[in-house]
Amino acid sequence: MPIACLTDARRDEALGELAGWALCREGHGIERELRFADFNAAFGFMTRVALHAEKHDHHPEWFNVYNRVCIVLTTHEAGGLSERDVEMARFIDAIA
Ligand code: HBI
Repeated sequence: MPIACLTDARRDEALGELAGWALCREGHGIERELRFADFNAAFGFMTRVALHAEKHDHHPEWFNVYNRVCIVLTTHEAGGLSERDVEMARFIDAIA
C-alpha cells in the first residue's frame, strides 16, 4: 500500500501543532534538535523512539553526540512528509 504525501495545507496544519520542528530537505522533511541532561538520558530517549519506530515500521534519521539528538523525519516511500512523520513527531514531543 503506497504511503500518501501530505498536502501543503495538511503539512502547514501539522507543523502548526509541532512546536520545535522545522521544515527541511526542501519541504520533504521536518527536523528538530533535542538536548538532554547527559548521554544516558539522550540514549534512553533514543531507545524509546527506536522501539516505537520498529513497532510502526517508520524510522527516524538521526545524529547523536553526547546529550544532543538531531532528528529528521521523512517518508522515503512517499517522497516527502506523510502522516507517519506527524505521528512520530508527536510521539517524540510527548516523551522528550
Ligand atoms: N522509515 N522514515 C521512514 N520512511 C520510510 O519510508 C520507511 C521507514 N521505515 C521502513 C520503511 N520505510 C519500509 O516500509 C521500507 O520502505 C524500507
